[in-house]
Amino acid sequence: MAINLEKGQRINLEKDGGQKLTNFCVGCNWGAITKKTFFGLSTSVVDVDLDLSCLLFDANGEVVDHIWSPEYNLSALKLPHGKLDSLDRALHHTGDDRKGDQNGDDGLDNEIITVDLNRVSSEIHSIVFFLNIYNNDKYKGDFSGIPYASIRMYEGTPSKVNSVFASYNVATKTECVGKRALIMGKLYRRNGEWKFNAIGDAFEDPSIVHTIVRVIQDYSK
Ligand SMILES: [Ca+2]
Ligand SMILES: [Ca+2]
Repeated sequence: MAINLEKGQRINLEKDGGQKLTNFCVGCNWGAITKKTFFGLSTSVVDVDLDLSCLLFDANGEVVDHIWSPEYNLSALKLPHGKLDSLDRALHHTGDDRKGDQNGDDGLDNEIITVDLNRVSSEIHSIVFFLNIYNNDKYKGDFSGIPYASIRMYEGTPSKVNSVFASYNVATKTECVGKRALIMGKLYRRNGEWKFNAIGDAFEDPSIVHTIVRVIQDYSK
C-alpha cells in the first residue's frame, strides 16, 4: 500500500516486504487548466509550468550540488546555472515540462528526478526536493487553481509506474492555497540509512530564487 504522506511525517524507506527502497523516481504530475469560453461552447487551455528541483547538502549543511532546470540562468544572482544531473550521476531530472497535461490526467509524472541511493556520494547527507510554479504571464495563480498536482515516490521509470511508495496531493491541501512554492521533503542519512521527511511547507515565493535561498537558509540541516 502506498503511503499517503502527511505534512511533517518521517518515514523509513522500507517496502512492504521489508526490502529497502534504493532506486526510485520522485515525480510531479499536474494538469493544464481547461477553461470554457464563449458560453461554454468551446474550450481554451492555460498552460501551467511547475518546476521540480532539489538541493544536496553535506553533513554541515553546505551546498554540495543541485538540480534545477537549465532554463534558469541564475549566475547574475551568484547562484549556479541549472542542470539535470547530479555530479555523482545518482540523480537525474527528466527535463522541464512547461505546459502540464493538455488532455486530462495521463497518469504519468510531468517532471521526474530519478534517484539511485547506492550511487549518492558519501559526502552528501541530505537532499531537499522542492516545487515552484514558474513565474510567467500564462498562469499567475496558486497551487489550488491547478486541476490536479501531486507528488510521489515510486518504483519504475519515467514512462512506467510499477509501484507507488508514497504520495502527496498538492492541489487539494489547504496549506497550499495561495502558495506558489512547496518544500516537498528531504531524503537524509541517519545511522547509515536513508530516511524521508515529508516537509510539506508551502510559501508565496514569486520565483525559484526565493525558494533556493530559503532552502539553503532554513532546510539544509
Ligand atoms: Ca517546468
Ligand atoms: Ca501527467
